[in-house]
Amino acid sequence: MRELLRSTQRACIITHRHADLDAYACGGVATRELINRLGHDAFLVVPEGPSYSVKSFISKLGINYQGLDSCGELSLVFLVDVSTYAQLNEFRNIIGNRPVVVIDHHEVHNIAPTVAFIDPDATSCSEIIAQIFRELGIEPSSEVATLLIGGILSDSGRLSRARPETFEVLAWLLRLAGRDYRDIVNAMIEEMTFPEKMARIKGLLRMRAYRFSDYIVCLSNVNAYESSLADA
Ligand SMILES: [Mn+2]
Repeated sequence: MRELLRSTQRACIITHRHADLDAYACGGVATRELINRLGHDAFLVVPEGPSYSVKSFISKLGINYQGLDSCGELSLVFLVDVSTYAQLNEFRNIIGNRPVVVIDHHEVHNIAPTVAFIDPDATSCSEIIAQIFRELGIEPSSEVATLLIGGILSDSGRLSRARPETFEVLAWLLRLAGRDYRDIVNAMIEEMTFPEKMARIKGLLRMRAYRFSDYIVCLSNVNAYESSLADA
């Protein structure tokens, strides 16, 4: 990767569209910081902007959004948490035949990367990039460490899919973040919108429950948010 960066004027990091917390943390901010710390320029592009979960997480922790809509002239492409070109839409054309670095915890299909950091056993892309920082002996900033913790928590199902390495890297990040762990966890709770709350309440009031031997079957109807009602 260092070799590639040496011959690069402008690197562009692309996440999947509507980046979730893992994609934004890993690609977004951490990969860019890593490239900067290695002494090169990099731009971050989040196709169609970040997801609601990213906006809500960063605003609660007072972190500024850093994504762009396009990267203009570029000579090297980083794809993070993308897994297939299909998730990139129009960015497929931008990549052309430029060298591509892939950082991902998904098995990557239909991309032939020049350099790849892929670990399907990692919980998240954030865990992979945190390991790379650690192996290079580079400490991420407090902001990046905080985002990476969020990325790991959200893609690991709040650590239900964690492996020993996840906890090791998490402890390291938590010290660098210098924040209370509870504040980070609380920032991940997404406020339900008012229409969604109303839909859930209406759906619950209209509910009928039936028992069929060992099963309880609940029936209701709503005009929207049916999956939210099913979760409730
Ligand atoms: Mn991910």
